[in-house]
Amino acid sequence: MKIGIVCYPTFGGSGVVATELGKALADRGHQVHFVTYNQPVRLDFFSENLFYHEVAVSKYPLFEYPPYELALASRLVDVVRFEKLDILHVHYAIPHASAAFMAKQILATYGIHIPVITTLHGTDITLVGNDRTYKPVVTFSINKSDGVTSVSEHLRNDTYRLFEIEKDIKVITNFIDLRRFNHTPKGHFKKAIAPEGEKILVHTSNFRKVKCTPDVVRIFAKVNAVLPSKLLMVGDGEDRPECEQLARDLGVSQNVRFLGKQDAVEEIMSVSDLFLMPSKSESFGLAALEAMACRVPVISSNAGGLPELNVEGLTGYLRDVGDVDGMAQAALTILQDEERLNQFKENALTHARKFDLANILPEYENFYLEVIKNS
Ligand code: GMT
Repeated sequence: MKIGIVCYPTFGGSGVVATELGKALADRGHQVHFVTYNQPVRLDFFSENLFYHEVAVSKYPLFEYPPYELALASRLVDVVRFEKLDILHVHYAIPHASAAFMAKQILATYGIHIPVITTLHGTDITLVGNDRTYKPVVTFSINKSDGVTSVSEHLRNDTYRLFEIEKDIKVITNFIDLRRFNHTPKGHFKKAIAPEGEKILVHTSNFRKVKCTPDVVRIFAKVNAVLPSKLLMVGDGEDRPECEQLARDLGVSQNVRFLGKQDAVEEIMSVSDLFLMPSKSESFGLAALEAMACRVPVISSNAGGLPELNVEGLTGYLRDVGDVDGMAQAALTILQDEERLNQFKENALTHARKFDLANILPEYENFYLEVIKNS
């Protein structure tokens, strides 16, 4: 198939999922065309089947808000026509689903039919999409998609609860490429971070409010008071300064390293003992899956789709949002017992294997074929 993929090109989960999916589809012999405003961060190589089409947004003094959606729709018209695409797969509804709908209408005037699949990722539904500002457009463009998928059962239910959706939403969970994300022993790195054999806790995110990153520091401070340990904070975003200050205020700053945005997340995970994800909302929790694939158990909140990924008492523990004491206690339960820690590490990997790319990729391929046939 010739597949167009529209996504955000950033480190965010939806962009990562879209890019990894596109790369895997290209590996399988499909021709994949990414259409977005920058080269996606995980699009770190090119092959004969991978293409990137940049959406350029022209500036004009009149445009206080440059109309990205129109530029994207125009670029999609161009790419679909000239590359003769079979299907468009847009990740994150806003504004990708409505831009694809517009492109589809324009292409129809050229006698070209292009089916559109929208994959819902989380905040496009739960936070941004549900905002009155966008709601009518989001509802309309989901209903006008030829196929709709969501990355967890919970997000599917949220979408039906929050919007008037007439379409079937198919759950295709996020996935992990176990060839890349696996436990690669990095003894020298571990020694540099934790010279006295301290336990290493880790968190990765975009440090947005929804991630509750200050709670990561609070949980760590409680663990650190009892157990020699280090915390690695990977990523960057609005709450990072608050976290840095909090680490100082709580007297743990010498044990917390802020590493900023990192490409080789799997190497950091590989030296870690426990992943913390206390998010207020999380449709799936891809970062937790990346940790689990590297044999790292997870202490998370029980928000959104997290219980579909992190299994209580097996791959980690789940506590209510904001239950810092409960999460710290759960972390200590795992970290203070070497045998239990090893068992949880093993369980995390075993469970992550259920989300192996090799299992999920055919679900997308079959869905593409079904949508092409029925639209
Ligand atoms: O979590 C974010 O802020 C990024 C966001 C995105 O759209 O890039 O992540 C969402 O999509 C990921 C991939 O499907 C999911 O793993 C995340 O759980 C989801 N985030 C939220 O629901 C808050």
